[in-house]
Amino acid sequence: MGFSKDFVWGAATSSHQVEGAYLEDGKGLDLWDVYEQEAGHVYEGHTGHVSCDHYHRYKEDVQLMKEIGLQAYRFSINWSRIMPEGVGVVNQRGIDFYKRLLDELLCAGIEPYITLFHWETPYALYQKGGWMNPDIVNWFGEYAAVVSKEFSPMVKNYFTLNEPQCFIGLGYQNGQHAPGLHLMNRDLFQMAHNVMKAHGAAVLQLRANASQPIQIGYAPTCGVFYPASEKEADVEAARKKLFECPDLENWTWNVSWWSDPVMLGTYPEDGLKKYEPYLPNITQDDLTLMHQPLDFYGQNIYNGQMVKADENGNPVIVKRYPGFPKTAIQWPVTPECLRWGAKFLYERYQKPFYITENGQSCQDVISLDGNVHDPQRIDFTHRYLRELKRAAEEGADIRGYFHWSFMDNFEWACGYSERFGMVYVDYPTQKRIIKDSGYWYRNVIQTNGENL
Ligand code: GCO
Repeated sequence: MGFSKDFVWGAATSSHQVEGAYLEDGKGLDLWDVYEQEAGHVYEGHTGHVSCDHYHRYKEDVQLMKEIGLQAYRFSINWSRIMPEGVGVVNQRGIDFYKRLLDELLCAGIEPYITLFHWETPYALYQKGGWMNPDIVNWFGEYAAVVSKEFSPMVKNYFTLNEPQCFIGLGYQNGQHAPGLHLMNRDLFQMAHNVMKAHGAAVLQLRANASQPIQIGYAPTCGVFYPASEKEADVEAARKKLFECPDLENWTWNVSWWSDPVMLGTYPEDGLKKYEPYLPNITQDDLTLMHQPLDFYGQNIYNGQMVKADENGNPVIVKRYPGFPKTAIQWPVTPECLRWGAKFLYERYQKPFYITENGQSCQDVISLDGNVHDPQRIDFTHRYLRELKRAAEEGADIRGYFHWSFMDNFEWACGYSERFGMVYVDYPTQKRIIKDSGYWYRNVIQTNGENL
């Protein structure tokens, strides 16, 4: 049976990670531009000032996407490139860049999927409180209106937010990402509330300003929990573990707190009880705003943990054995998480489902023969896609897969030390080389995954 005949095979990037052109053509500062300047925030002081220079090399990059045979490309708009202060003035030169990119994609027959926010908070808005300020709901709505007015003639597919768990959890709880803060839980829950209201405002504005029918989704992330066996007790234990709200110190890293309000219109009951002392005032109007009708649901899934049921049916994490397979960035290789994550999430939210990111970092090098051989990435992706295909064959409505990433890029606090791309980028020369995995993926796309 395999993947549906109209399954979408794509790859993803994000603006700050690939564009460069740091302050070019009227772009305003984004939060990561400022965060990178501080010693110790990013590996060896790397910045996104040039990155892959995609701002200037987008034509060449789209041709490489075409050579790989990508059917879709998920990328983000840099909010401060099109609205330097985040609100008010629109920077036409920023708009024009994205229109040039979209022209190239459409001419190449590659469907664009826009992510509105992939962590590029305009620094001017951060200075006004950013996600802590309830006004960001309207700021994000205003930005979404500009995106829709300008790009909806060319773009039918949008994701509002990428990984709120990360930009709030890593940015404001454990401080590993911009702006590197350690806020109190009451602040963090208020920010999460504002984030999901902003998502709703963006959905309304995207639809209100679109010049054609558009499809809108949401792209959170999660660490999946998958069952140790096919036994119903283990499956139920894994499902329970995935959706339960964790203890306070890890609360930002969970699925249901960030998706139930958006997808179901309510916060999860266990979280409302567990987190009660820290919660903002939650009104029905807030929940109604968050719960705008969506066309699909995305998830960035890289890995997970195995779970079995104890004698009472409670989930117990199965510890990974010493020497468990892992990637260059030290993440475990757990292909089962793509099957069970897709099944559990589709079952709960009942929306057409996309894997909006999946991939691995490797210690890629240019070999003596001038090519980049990355058998580990091929094996990883093969194993994960086989599991995703199982989920599709078992009834999950899986619409597409975006590999992370199209090209090597700025890996946030790791800078350029981690390579996730199917295209190698030699940063000193900006030379691109399609890795073996890019050619392997081309065959997967051509056979719609039949060769997996
Ligand atoms: C994320 C982000 C990407 C990362 C990728 C590898 O999921 O953290 O969406 O920007 O670069 O996932 O960490």
